Amino acid sequence: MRIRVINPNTTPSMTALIGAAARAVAGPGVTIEAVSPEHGPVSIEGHYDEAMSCLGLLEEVRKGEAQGVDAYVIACFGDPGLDAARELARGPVIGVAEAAMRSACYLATGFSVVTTLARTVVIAEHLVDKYGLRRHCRRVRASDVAVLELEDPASDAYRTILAECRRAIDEDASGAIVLGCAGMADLCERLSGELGVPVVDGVATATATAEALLRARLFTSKRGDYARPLPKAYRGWLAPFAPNKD
Ligand code: 2AL
Repeated sequence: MRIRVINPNTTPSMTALIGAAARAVAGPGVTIEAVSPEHGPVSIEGHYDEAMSCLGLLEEVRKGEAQGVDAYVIACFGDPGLDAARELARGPVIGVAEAAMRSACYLATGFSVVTTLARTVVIAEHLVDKYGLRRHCRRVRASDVAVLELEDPASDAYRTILAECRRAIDEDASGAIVLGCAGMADLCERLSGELGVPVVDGVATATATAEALLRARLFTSKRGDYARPLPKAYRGWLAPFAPNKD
């Protein structure tokens, strides 16, 4: 079973961290391929970054389909390109935000999301609405830690995120915390130990969900809007990305 875990940002150290988090939950016989696009933003912290990350991400799915990949995880909390990736893929495609938020619903009646910069709050809130989870999500909170600061031991990111999680538990009356960035995956266990509530990392839950769906022999519906993209020409520098007939 091959699961390709795609970090849509182009920071190799974060891709390695994400790969380790996915491997930690993968069962026997599962190969985790942690990849990131060759081209694109080093971190994804807004609508523009997200939009620009989608081409590289979709290219990884397109290649994966030719290489026999069974399922995909999109390892960025905005779930960029998720619906488009599902058009390309036969197997399941799981976004870390959707997986983490749905998993949190099994564990608590209400959860808070703790994300990175304040400007990413609205992105997570849009996803809460898209996934129909408004009744379960008590609040989306920013830690004001930039994505690449998560990688910097001098940044004190852990303490800052811990403090925001504590405020979420006290002020939002949330029973679980959802980590709002794939780059926080390595903080999950320590945070959970200190906070005493479930802390849900999307990389782990999306990987486990992809594996579970594969084991249940489930795949992406090819009826309706997740059908293969219609074959047509694309003009200019996007010509190589044109969907073909197969
Ligand atoms: C993310 C994420 O998961 N990866 C990234 O580059 N940006 N999300 C976020 N809320 O900052």
